[in-house]
Amino acid sequence: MPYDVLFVSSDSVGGSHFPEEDYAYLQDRYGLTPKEVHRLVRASAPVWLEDGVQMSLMAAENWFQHGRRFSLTAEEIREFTTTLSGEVATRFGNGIYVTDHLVKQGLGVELINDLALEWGRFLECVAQGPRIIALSTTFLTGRNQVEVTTRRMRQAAPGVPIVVGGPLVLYSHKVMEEAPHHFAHPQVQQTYFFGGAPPDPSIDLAIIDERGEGTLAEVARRLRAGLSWQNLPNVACAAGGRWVVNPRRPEEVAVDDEGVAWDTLDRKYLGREVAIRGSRGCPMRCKFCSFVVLHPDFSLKSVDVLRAELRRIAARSDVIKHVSFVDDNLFLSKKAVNDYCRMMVEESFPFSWSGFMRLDSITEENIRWIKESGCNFLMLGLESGDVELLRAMRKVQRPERVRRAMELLNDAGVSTLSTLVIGFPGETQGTIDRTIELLNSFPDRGSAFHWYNCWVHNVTPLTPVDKERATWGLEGILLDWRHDTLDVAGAFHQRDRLLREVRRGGAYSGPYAFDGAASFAARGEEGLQDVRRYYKLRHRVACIDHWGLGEMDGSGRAETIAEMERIVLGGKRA
Ligand code: B12
Ligand code: SF4
Repeated sequence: MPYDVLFVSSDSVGGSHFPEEDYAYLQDRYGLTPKEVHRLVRASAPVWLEDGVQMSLMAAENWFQHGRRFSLTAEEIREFTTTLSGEVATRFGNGIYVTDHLVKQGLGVELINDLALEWGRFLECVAQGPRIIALSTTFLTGRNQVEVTTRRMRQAAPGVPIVVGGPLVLYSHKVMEEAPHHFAHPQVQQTYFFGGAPPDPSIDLAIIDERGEGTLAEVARRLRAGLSWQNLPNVACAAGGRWVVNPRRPEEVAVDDEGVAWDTLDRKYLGREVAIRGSRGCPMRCKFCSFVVLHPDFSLKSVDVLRAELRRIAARSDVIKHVSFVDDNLFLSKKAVNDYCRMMVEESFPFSWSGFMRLDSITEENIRWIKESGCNFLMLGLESGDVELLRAMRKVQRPERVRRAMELLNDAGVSTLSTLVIGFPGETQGTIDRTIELLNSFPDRGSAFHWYNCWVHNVTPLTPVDKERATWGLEGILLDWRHDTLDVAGAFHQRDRLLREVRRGGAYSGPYAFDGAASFAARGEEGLQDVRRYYKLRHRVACIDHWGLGEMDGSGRAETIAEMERIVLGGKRA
């Protein structure tokens, strides 16, 4: 039966979510050459692959148990991929929020959370006759990645109009309006819409707005009524090989008014883990960050508005077991941590939660509320271990506070993922040494695990660093730059060094699943230490493969794999 909108939240292949470095999978899925794959993923990282499968703990268990062969297919293993919080798969907030809005307007919607994982269901939804397919760019970070996805969808649904919307479209429009000179650079042309190559024939319409759901609903209504839909405000149409951008009329929805009707939303849109938004924008102005360009104003849901939304989630405890707060800033201050966590303790909600938190908001006083409110995982913007560099970035946290907060979180059994930026102006070999030192000092005991991820600084157009170039002697853009202390190649080199030299404390999460350690945890501290050893050995194999090393830490590949086999099979037998 025909319906209005088929909404796609993410495509972990086109969008290179986590499995981005699985080259074989990409080639196979989209019929790309290795060169095209490399261009898509741009920078590779060490990862242990066997038969094209990333060796999560769960994949390794299956591989070792069957004499170093898989009894499961790559797809089956991928289906068990756990998320940051250890749940099975997040239902992304971008999809649920847009779907909720459309459903409230009486429109028929099918939601695909991740196209790569749900390609079969996507084809079924196409067969039922959507009037339009909408793709979110929240988790697609480049025009080239979006077009891989839209071409694929166009092939499967040739007659259905395809619309794109979300942060990348809005950002592209801002770059075109405020800094069109950047489009002279090929990387900018590949990353943003509206400049460079003509619109790809697989995209009919782009919605340019901080939200855009109202505009999408209007497009869907017009399609249903057989009316023209290209002349609305906030849209850009691809016509005659160029974009025609209509006047803007920003949609205005207060953050307190955007709560999802979790209690009545059809079960098919929900999952064990759902993402929820408690605020919009960020009051901080870290110099590398593009977030404030997207959302110049900061607004926070009040404790009671959030309480009401979480109660609606609690009413669906038959489905929802974990809530992921996707705000960079809901837990920004000590007061905010206290207020929101105490509210959750008062309510004693039937779900655990994860989110982003500022390290210096974590104290001896509030760690108890964090834990008791059900938090089991936090994402932390660590950025660097060097005080001067943090100052230059306008990031106010300090390494000694970070160490203290990590100890508190570790004692409370809360696992973490720290993210780092490599190559901000002022970065040198010495600043990287201090970052390595900090990561090596992370707690290495107990039931919590502390992962890290590091990215080479992407000089994003319109960010403070882009606007203050003279201060740093900065030239270039995105991943093609040099400044007074480093260039992009040097930054990749330093990142490689960091990946090799962090051997204690923090574990590199890279593209792996955040696989549960449940079967090992049953053996207590000894089992948990086995998991830590496994992570380090896996990283050693990945480094040996990635850099073509004969050995690392005094051991070769075969020896390391044999040691992992003993750990994994020994752990299972216990
Ligand atoms: C959570 C998050 C993550 C999590 C995701 C896991 C999870 N549990 O969900 C993690 C930590 C893994 C992550 C990683 C990365 N992220 Co991130 N992340 C976010 C974050 C904080 C929230 C996204 C979200 O769920 N928002 C909530 C939903 C409700 O809002 P929304 O996405 O803004 O969408 C609204 C509207 O735009 C609109 N909308 C969205 N799509 C569409 C489509 C149509 C057709 C229409 C009409 C409307 C519409 O509807 C929504 C409701 O109002 C955002 C920043 C932010 N606060 O938005 C960055 C953000 C999405 N991330 C970003 C980046 C760059 C990354 C990384 C690439 C970082 C890195 N260097 O590797 C990685 C890799 C991401 C990838 N390739 O998939 C950028 C993306 C920029 C872009 N797309 O151009 C953002 C916007 C941050 C920023 N710097 O500005 N991220
Ligand atoms: S890095 Fe995080 S805290 Fe800093 S400005 Fe960006 S969103 Fe805000």
